Amino acid sequence: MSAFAAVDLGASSGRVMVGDFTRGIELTEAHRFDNRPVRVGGVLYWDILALYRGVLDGLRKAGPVDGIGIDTWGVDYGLLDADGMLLGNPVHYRDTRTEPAIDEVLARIPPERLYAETGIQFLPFNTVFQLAAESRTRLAERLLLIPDLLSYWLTGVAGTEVTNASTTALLDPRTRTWSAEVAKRAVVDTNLFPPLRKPGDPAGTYDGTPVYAVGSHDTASAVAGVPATSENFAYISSGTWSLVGLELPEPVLTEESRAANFTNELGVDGTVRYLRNVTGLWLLQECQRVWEIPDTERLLDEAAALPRRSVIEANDPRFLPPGDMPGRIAAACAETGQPVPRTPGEFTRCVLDSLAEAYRRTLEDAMRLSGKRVEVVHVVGGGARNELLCQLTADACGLSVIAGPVEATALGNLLVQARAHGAVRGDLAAMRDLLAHSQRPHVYRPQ
Ligand code: LFR
Repeated sequence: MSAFAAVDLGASSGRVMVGDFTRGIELTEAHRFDNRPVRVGGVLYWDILALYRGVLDGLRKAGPVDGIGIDTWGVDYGLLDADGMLLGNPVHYRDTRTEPAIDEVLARIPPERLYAETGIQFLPFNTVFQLAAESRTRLAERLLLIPDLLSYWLTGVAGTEVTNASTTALLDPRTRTWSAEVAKRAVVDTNLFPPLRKPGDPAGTYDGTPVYAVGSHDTASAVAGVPATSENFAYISSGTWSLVGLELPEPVLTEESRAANFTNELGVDGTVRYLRNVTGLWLLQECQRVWEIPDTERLLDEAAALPRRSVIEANDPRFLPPGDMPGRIAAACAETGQPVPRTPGEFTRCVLDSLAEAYRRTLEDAMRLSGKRVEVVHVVGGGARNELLCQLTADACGLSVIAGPVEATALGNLLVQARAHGAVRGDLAAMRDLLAHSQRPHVYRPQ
């Protein structure tokens, strides 16, 4: 037997997936649980202990495995005191507490320098801004990013996995270590972070089972899990966010790249994930929460029967925090003189057309800024199930879209563990080949 457990936590749910590598890759879901943030005293928190309980339940249900790897969303962290006690609950990246701190940081290090050193797109929740809004650091001995925190609780071993560390905007993507300049000027003590480790490095044991560092930033694992068969591909990791971009051997740190707000996050095997965050299906998820319509299929059917009418700027910062998303979308349409959607189907259509439009612009920018051409777009993650969105994306980009796997993140996580354990061999391309051969892709051609 050779089977591994991938713990994959997303913004709305967590799962523990088991990958059996005895014959190809067989994936089964051992456990799935909700991730429901909690607002206390005006601050939005992750319910980290509930998530950890979900991880423990999942690992119990997974049964005996040869390895465990953990990935989650980026940027967020827990602080520990000298006794290893958690100093309060980790704050959610959609909390607005960083707003006043951003200008403070950018006054100490201008955005041009911050980008030239880290290559990270401006997002108000980047760890460097969160830390400036944080008072608990004065009590802290240690800072652990979310996957590293869960891994520490499982194993007692502390480390900082490098792909996720890049989302802090404190790391230099050329050296793949902390930027001394940014740390100094932003006044961040990078000694709070335990030593850096790479995907595939050992990360301790849980109940006798090896725990491996993987691409612990979920997007790093998702990109590793893209079943590309050539180098010339773009990807859209489509879930709550849409992470849209290219894989490159080196970062692009030009001023033009900064102006276009592209990020150079680190990937598995020394790669760079050159991408932009596009506000993704979050737009629809928040509408559904407000409408109390959990049935996505119904909305997509209604939207498919409608023509394209209004397109909003998906990345408008007004859409970032939780709240009245239909109201915000309606206002954005009215302000730009476009028809205001009335029914949930019309809102859904507007969201999907707007996403496809944002993908097209992002891919055009990525190709222009990096000089890399692509022949195909891989859509992975939950959004790969969304047939209308995949077709609209192919149409907008004028490229074929290959959709799936839905569980690319878990697969990318599992492959890195399996290789570290010796159950699979080869470079990223070889691992992707394995993926391409173990699934039937769904292809959408531009119309
Ligand atoms: C996706 C993701 C994005 C990151 C955002 C916040 O789940 O990890 O890559 O920008 O969440 O961490």
